Amino acid sequence: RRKEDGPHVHSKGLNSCLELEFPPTSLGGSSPSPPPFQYPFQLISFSYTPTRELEFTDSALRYYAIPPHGADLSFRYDSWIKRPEERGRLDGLLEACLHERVFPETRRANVISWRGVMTKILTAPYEDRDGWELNVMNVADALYFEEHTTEGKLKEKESMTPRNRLQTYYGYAFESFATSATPSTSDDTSRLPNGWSGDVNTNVQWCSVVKTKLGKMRLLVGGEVDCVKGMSCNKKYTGQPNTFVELKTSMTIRGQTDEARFEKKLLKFYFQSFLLGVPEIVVGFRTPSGRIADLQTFKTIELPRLVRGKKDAWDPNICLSWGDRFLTFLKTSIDELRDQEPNETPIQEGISDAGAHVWRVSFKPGKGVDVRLLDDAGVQEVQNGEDRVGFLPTSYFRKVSK
Ligand code: 0WD
Ligand code: CA
Repeated sequence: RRKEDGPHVHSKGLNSCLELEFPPTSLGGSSPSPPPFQYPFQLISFSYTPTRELEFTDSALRYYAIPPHGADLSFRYDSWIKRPEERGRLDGLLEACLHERVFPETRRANVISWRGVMTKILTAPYEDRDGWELNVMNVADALYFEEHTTEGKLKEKESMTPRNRLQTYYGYAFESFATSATPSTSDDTSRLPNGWSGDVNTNVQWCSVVKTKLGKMRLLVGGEVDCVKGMSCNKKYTGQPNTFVELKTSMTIRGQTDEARFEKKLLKFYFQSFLLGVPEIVVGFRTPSGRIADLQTFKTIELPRLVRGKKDAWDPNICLSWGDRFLTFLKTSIDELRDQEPNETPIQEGISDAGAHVWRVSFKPGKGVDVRLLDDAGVQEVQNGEDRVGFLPTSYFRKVSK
């Protein structure tokens, strides 16, 4: 095997299982030339209301506001309205895909998913701890990805330790301290004197749906955007990602171990923001007891240079090349396998389309991914007794597959 060639494909054709191996992440100085990536263009935005209704408005859009030094991130912890954990369904995004302003692009797309899923795919070459599984469908020339969440995993998420739960809350509290419902900070009456802009309700989210291109693949990606720049910095929300701001909290850095850990985290920050075209990331460094001690703004495009040459450095080009190969590999192998065994797998009543097949991608840290076709029982588990073709709502499937 020629290692330097990147991923390798092993076809175990008969049982429809394919494997893709990672490229080496230590390159001895040379960086692969990455596939072109097009700056994301926003097609539409939408909001989830406090009662988790999706609407095509900007009601959940927030503006960046400087959070006060020393802000207590456990403030109003007991008033947190916590959205229950849910399976990684694409439903909200698919609603946007059917919107008249998006639908023509939906028909041209080759990949449709949440930004969080795409981040997992792209950062996989450097992930050494957590594996993941995706459900994949290939409908009318587009790959759909949803995170595969088992009942067990859902329960695990729901039963967070109190400590974990508090730390998760710190992130949301930071969002409240660092945003405002109004664009100007000078006459802002919507925040408390301590900078608090309202109690945390994790039902509320503002999402942007963008189109972009990685190599030859047209991507349609949706993701949550924390806020946009306010008028006080003479930049106005343009309906495009160029004023988006991502907010993060992290423990203050007190030594080399902390620093290395933070630099590793920057890979995820980088791709998460990069994929939606978010140009700025504001990190609130907090004390162990949850007070904002320091603020630092990072320009997304400058992050790779910041870690270059460091001990645990990452190279975004490795991730982009990997992503391109992963998507191309999936597309071509699913197309091929489907054509080899047309309509042999169970198909729902009234739906006779190979697009109804569901594939399972399993990622094992340090190893790579494998892909297999789900059998009847697997598809049933994915459907979860709901009115779906695979994991797509039946009505959605019908609208895009005709
Ligand atoms: O696989 C995913 N990314 C999933 C996303 C699985 C299931 C649902 N979703 C939802 C998200 O909750 C959101 O409504 O899809 C929408 C867009 O997600 P995304 O932007 O792709 O999600 P991601 O990039 O993973 O996370 C963005 C933010 C997080 O910010 P930080 O700074 O922590 O990365 O979404 C929030 C969180 O603030 N978030 C959640 N909030 C409540 N419950 C959750 C959750 N389970 N997951 C992410
Ligand atoms: Ca955030």
